[in-house]
Amino acid sequence: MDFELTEEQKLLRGAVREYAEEQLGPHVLEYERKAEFPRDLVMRMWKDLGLGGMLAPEEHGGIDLDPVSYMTVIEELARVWPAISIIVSVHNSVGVHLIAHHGTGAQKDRYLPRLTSDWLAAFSLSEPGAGSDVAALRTTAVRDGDHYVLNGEKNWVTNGRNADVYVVYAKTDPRAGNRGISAFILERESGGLTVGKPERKLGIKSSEAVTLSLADCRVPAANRLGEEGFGFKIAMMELDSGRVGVGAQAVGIAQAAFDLAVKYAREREAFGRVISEFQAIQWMLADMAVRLEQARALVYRAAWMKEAGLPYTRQASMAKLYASEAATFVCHRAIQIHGGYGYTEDYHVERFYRDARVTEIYEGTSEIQRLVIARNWLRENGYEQG
Ligand code: COS
Repeated sequence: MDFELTEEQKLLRGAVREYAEEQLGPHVLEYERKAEFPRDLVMRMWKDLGLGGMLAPEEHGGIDLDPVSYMTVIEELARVWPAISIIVSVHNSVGVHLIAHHGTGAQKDRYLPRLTSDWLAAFSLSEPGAGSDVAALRTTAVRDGDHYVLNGEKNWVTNGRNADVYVVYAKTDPRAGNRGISAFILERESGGLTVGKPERKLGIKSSEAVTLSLADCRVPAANRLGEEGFGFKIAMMELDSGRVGVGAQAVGIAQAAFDLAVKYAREREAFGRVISEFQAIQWMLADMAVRLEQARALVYRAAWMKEAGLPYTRQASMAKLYASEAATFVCHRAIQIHGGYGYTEDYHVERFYRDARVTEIYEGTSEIQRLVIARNWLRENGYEQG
C-alpha cells in the first residue's frame, strides 16, 4: 500500500499550485463579483499548461494524465478558484474524455485537437423535467437520412454560453426508457440551437449554467456517440469519473477554507491570547482536519481504482458524497472561527462556503450518490436489486 504521490505527480501539483496562485488568484474576485466567464484565462491554461487535454491521448494533442494526477490538478485549481475548476473539469471529463473513449476515429480527429488547443466543451444531459431521473428526459432525436433532427429544452449546461461543442443527450426511441437515449456531438454553429441566459447562482458565479433550446436542430448521423440507445450508459460511465472530479473540487475548497481558518486563528487575539490556543477553536480545527483528510483519501482511492481498471462506480459516489458534505462542514467552521469577519466578503471564506454548496448538487445530488452507493453495495455483496 502506498499513500504517496509519485515524484512526477508532486511536481505537477506544485506547478499547478504556483500557476493557480500567481496567474489566476489575482483575478478571482473581479470575475466572481461580475459573474463573468473567464474564457481568456481558461484558454491561457490550455496554452500554458495543456490543461485542455488532460484526458486526451498525446496523438490528439493531449497530455494524457493518469486519473490521480488529474485529480491533483482539479484540487489545486479549486483551492484558488472553485468556479474555474468546474469549467476545466466539465471540459475534460464529460467532454474530452467522453469523446476520447466513445468517439469514432473521425470524431476524435475532428474534435480532440481543437478541444486540446482552443475549444471548450459542454455536457448537456439535464432538462427542466429531468434532473436526477435521467431516463425521463424528453428531448427527441429523429433520424432523417444522414442526419438526426433534435428538438427539446436542456438546462444547467455548464460552459454553455462559451462552449464550441456540446455533448447532448436525446431520445432516439422515446418508448425504450433509458435504453432509448443516444448521445450526440453538437457544434455551436448548428442551426436551431439557441443558448439562453446564465442562471444567477449562489456561488461559482463565474462558471455559467445556461439553458439550450433545440428547435429542428440538424446533427449529422456521423456525430452520434456510440450506438443508438447507448447514451444513458455513456452518461453514467462518464459521470463516474466526473463525480470523482467534483470530489477533488470539494477537497480543494475544504483545503482552502481550512488554511484560511488556521491562519486567522493564529493571528486573531481574544482574552489576551491568540484564539488557536483555545480548546473550542482546536476542536473545530480537529474536526475539519479529519474530514479533509478522509475526503482526500476517498477521492484519491477512487481515482486509483479507475487507474487500476477496477469497477469504481460506488467509490466515485462515496468520494463525491463525502467530500462535498465535508467541504460544506469545513467552510461552515471556517466562517465560525473567523466570527463576524468570516461573514464579510473581505476574508474569502464566505466565497468558499457558497461555492462548496453546489458540490452536493451537481453531477448527481447527495441523495443520488447514496442511492448509487447502496445499490452497488447490495449488488457487490450478492443481494441483487431488481
Ligand atoms: N456505469 C455503467 N453502466 C451503468 C452505470 C454506470 N455507472 N450506472 C447504471 N448503469 C447501467 C445499468 O447497469 C443498467 O444497465 P442494464 O439496463 O443493461 O441492466 C442501466 O444503466 C440502467 O441503470 P439503472 O437501472 O440503475 O438506472 P436508473 O434509471 O434507476 O437511474 C440513477 C440510475 C438514478 C443512478 C441515474 O439516473 C443517475 O445517476 N441520476 C443522476 C444524474 C445526474 O447525475 N445528473 C446530473 C447531471 S450533470 S449536472
